[in-house]
Amino acid sequence: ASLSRALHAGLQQQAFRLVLQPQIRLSDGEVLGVEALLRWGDESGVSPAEFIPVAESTGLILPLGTWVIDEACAQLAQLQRRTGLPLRMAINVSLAQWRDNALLGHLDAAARRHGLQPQQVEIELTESLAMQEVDQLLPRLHALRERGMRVALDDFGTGFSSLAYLQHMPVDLLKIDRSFVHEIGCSRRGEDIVRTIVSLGRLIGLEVLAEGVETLQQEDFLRGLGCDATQGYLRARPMGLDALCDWLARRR
Ligand code: G
Ligand code: G
Ligand code: MN
Ligand code: NA
Repeated sequence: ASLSRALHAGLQQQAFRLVLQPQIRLSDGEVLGVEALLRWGDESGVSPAEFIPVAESTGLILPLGTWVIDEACAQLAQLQRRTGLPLRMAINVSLAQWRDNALLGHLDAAARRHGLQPQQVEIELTESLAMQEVDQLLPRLHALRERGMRVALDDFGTGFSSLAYLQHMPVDLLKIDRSFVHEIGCSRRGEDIVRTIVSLGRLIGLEVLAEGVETLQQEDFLRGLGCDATQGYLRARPMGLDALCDWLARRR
């Protein structure tokens, strides 16, 4: 209860901020986009793994999620003005937001307000949510993609997707959960799961990104499989907008 009160106060006091983590194409090292990750307070603050479930159970995730959408689009527009790069922004969206009839309107409004192309906006939903709620979510996913926005299935491999569903899900990208990526070089079984997800994605024409890539060995293995992109500490940690602009400038 006190965490929930503190979250309410935090939203009023603008105590939230976003950090951005680059997503990098494996074939040539090009930066494709960034994922927006919510932070509360400074580095020592409460982790989103703790406060997001509280925000979800108290309903605060709706105003907080709307703030995230607008702020992420504002930062992408700034990034584009400062670097000239037409990057993508991946935004995490919770179940309560997906169920909210206002979600698409918030996305449209934010993209328009900040002058972004719909193709630059990618919405992440976790695989387990997608599978639990597939019938309710499908019309919304279709509506997003009709606008040209992209959809990513997050934490892929942890949610028991049925292949039959996946083939008809309007999604663009599978994000392999980092628990499997960590097994590369450690367990044959983990490597087999990663290999299977990459093949599956290629087979049904989806892009595949590996999360949590921390070592060159993992990166080489993924490149060998034909995985499209990575996100992880090996190449870049999540960072604020200024640090990201510096990081991009140093790479050119
Ligand atoms: O960045 P970090 O690993 O600490 O994030 C922990 C969890 O919080 C991840 O599962 C991530 O998807 C989730 N998360 C981060 N930012 C957001 C956000 O803006 N909205 C939602 N719903 N989840 C987020
Ligand atoms: O669940 P989701 O995929 O949205 O969240 C991504 C989370 O993974 C973020 O909280 C981010 O901080 C974290 N993350 C990103 N790269 C790495 C990495 O290389 N290793 C680990 N352990 N975590 C990472
Ligand atoms: Mn994510
Ligand atoms: Na994930």
